[in-house]
Amino acid sequence: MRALITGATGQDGSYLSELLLQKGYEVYGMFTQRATPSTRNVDHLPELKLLKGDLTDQGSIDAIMKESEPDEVYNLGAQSFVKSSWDIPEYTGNVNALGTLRVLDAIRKYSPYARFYQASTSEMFGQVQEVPQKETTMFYPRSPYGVAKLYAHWMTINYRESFGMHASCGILFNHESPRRGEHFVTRKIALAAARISQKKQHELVLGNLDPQRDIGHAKDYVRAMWLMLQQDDPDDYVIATGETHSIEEMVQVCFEYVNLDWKDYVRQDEEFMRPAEVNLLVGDPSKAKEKLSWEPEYTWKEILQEMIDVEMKK
Ligand code: NAP
Ligand code: F7E
Repeated sequence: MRALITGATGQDGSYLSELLLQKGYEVYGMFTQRATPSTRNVDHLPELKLLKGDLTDQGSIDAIMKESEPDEVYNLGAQSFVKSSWDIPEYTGNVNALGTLRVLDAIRKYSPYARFYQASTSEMFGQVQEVPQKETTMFYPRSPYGVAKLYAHWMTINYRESFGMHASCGILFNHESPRRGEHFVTRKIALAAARISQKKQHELVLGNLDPQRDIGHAKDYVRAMWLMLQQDDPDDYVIATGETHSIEEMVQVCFEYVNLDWKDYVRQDEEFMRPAEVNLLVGDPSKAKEKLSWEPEYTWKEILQEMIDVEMKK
């Protein structure tokens, strides 16, 4: 089996590459090859075949599709930082929305039997219309990121219905790991807790501490992606733990783990607040449990503790 992963160098792309290589797949990864290399998440995977391309460039996507001749395509590439999407809304739309359309179109032209996975997101629920959120919950995105992802989500469904493609969307809630980008809140907190406990940093400046997130481990979530493409029929699935915790709770757990009182070190600043916030996310993963036999293995505290342990060693 051959797989193509866009965003192969990111958090999820690296764990998915590992999973597929372990299963004996030949794995191709699209990467952007910027002037400053961003391949550190996959440098330990020499078997991963990295091909240069960009989701804003149809020609490069077509060339990669032809070269890799994939049985499965996982579209994980994205401008994935929600806060930046207000600063660069057009670019975010180009990569996350039109980028997905370009990949779907390349599949239609060159690999029509390839199965497709779209990295949809709980950010599409935004201002939530139902608690907990499930596959049938109405969408209400609250950022240019969420709006772009909603376009990609519906375009995937449209290509499935129009062209009979085996195209599935995973509506994934927040998932974290030691490979999470440093600007995301869990990694920022874990890094700060470790550094403050070693006296290498003196404070942690955050934005809004009230939002609640349903967080899982990226390793568990990439397994769900693969399971979706092994089903006879394509479909859409919520992937979540069903539990939610505020950012403040996460800060508290991380600082307690390094024997510190978070209130002595955390300050809030407007700089990290958003023009519109997503206040509460909590998913109902019943469908994935029933149809994919998928269960998360890590708890939220284990994830945060693993992230701190890794920072401590560094
Ligand atoms: P990530 O670590 O930010 O990885 C994103 C990847 O996309 C990177 O490898 C990045 O490569 C690549 N990329 C960015 N712009 C690109 C472009 N113009 N052309 C091609 N590739 C580009 O994100 P992640 O956490 O692994 O998430 C994977 C996917 O799931 C994303 O689509 C994200 O939006 C979605 N998602 C994530 C979560 C979550 O909680 N992690 C939840 C739901 C959905 P460079 O570094 O080279 O730019
Ligand atoms: O923010 C609050 C912030 O940036 C989480 C992406 O993977 O998951 C991720 O998006 C919450 C927000 O992730 C800071 O306001 C407070 O309420 O870690 P985050 P996100 O926006 O939830 C979804 C599912 C995706 O699809 C995305 O690609 O934390 N918060 N203070 C802060 N957030 C950050 N980043 N930094 C702060 O200082």
